[in-house]
Amino acid sequence: LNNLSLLSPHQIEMAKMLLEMGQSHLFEHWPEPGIEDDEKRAFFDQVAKLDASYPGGLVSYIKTARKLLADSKAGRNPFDGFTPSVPSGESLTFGNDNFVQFEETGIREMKNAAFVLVAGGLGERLGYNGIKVALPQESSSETCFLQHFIESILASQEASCKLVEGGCQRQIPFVIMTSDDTHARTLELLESNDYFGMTPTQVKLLKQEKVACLADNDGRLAVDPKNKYIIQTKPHGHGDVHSLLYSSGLLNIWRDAGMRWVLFFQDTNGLLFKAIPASLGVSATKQYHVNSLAVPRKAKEAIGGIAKLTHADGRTMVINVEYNQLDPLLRATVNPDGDVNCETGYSPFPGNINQLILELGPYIEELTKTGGAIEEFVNPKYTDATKSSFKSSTRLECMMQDYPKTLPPTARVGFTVMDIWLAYAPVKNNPEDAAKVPKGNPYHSATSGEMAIYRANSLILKKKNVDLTVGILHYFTNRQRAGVKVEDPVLQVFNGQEVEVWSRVTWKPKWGLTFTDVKNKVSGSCSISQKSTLVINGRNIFLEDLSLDGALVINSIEEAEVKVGGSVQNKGWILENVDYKDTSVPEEVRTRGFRINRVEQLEKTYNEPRKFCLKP
Ligand code: UGB
Repeated sequence: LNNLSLLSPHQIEMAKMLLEMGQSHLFEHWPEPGIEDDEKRAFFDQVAKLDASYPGGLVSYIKTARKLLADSKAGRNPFDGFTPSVPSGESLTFGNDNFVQFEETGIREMKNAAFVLVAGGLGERLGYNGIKVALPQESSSETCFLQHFIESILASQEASCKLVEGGCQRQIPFVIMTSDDTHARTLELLESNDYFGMTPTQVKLLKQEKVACLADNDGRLAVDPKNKYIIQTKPHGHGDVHSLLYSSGLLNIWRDAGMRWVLFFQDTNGLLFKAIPASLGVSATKQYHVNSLAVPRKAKEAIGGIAKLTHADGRTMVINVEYNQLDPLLRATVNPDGDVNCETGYSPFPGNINQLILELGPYIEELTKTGGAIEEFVNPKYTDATKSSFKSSTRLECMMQDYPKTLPPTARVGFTVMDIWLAYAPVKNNPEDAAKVPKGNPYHSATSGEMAIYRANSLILKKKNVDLTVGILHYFTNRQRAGVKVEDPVLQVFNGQEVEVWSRVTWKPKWGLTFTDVKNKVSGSCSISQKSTLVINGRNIFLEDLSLDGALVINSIEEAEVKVGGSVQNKGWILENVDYKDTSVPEEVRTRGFRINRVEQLEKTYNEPRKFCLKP
């Protein structure tokens, strides 16, 4: 109390609030005024920041914490009274007419969408020292995740605007949610790469703040063991994105500019943009307020399951049940065996890949009521079965996919299931943990993430599609589009993980954003051997009767048109094993377990605005 004289009126108010909320331990062992006064003021600066950055302030945080901690201690299930069942959603098969139609609709809508990347997580499971969006998504083109995301958004913007009569100048807004752990490095990555071609004003960074840690079941705030003037803090989870977007004022700006959709996505899924056009098409066609992207899920896989929950009182909702909660919920209700695969080899509950498409109007309406606050949870690690103390401090957390929990029953909440090979291959696990993943379950490592990109590109090229219009008009010269003969993969082991190694095919998003784009770029009889690498770095590059057995890199400027055919044969690029423990190798190389030895390639660059033909 002696120290009150040091404080501003606002700081005094904060001190009173803390005392009223049972936080007097924070001031224990504070020395007399005159000693460590600056530290005391800095303490109140932190309190003010924690108070301001949480909806309802610290009072509300502590009250919610007490309630959730009591529920957790009592073993109360957040899904009490709810019975899960398998919901029905839109299931898409890559390349069929339905899929192509949804892609077309999606591209048309793209100019009305804003993209939001949640990238505040440091990725403890991955154990990488840098920010995850700076990792190369594959090492043939060495494109990092952030570059790929931005180029995909720019390609979508252009494709969508082209469909407007007379064109349009719309710039798709791109928001990145960062945290203290990632903010500076994300900004630096953008600035040192000229925003990867995006207009800097098109990109907005919103930094999430951490929340106060809790020391015990009474919701007492945890003090940093090394400094009594600091309250310990930890990340609050990706659910913060909703309140940050709301308080930024961006949603209303977007609405006034005629936007209709907000697309949320995570930081390391290199396949995602192959699934976005079609799923946005689903949202637009079905008029979904909420559309979650999903893939078939292996039981016990560390991705949430999408379930329909029906309460004893009749309420229902379609929602993600997080991976650690699905098994106990099933055991307690419909299946004593818990989360197990059914006859398809997958869990009956589709896996949430945390890509959400929200319709902007209803989203704003909801956030106006909630301020963007998302239902939270707490996950304390107790020292023993009495649950009276914690092994280490805990905190409240929230998840962005819990947004639908507060929606009224009239809200149209749906989901879209895609092929896994097309839509989902995140980089989340370090090599050691990935190698322990049960056989048949995805590794979610840097190794599998890269291999999945080659596999998806190979499968897309392989997919046959007869262009009916061409077929009818030119009966004798009817050509199959795409349908490249890509040799079968071989199995190889990197960092203890057995993966399929397909031909290393990569392309820029502007070359092949949709299946229709790809099939329009490929014709005749093309073939690619398994040992081959094909890097397509340009827009107007057409593969016609190409036979590739080696490495081929084509670079071209926008205005050039290049026809690539004939037989390309060379020693190519070889994958050489690297051990993840070998610290002499850069981290981003050793975490994937191989390096590319660029032995021999044909590389061509076309930087004049005219037509070229490459036919070795
Ligand atoms: N993230 C933030 O931006 N801020 C944070 O405070 C925390 C994370 P993780 P998680 O698709 O595989 C999610 O850690 O949370 C960002 C879903 O909950 O990679 O374990 C972070 O940067 C789960 O249902 O994943 O699991 C990253 O971009 C399932 O869908 C993103 O949030 C699973 O992802 C996800 O963080 C999955």
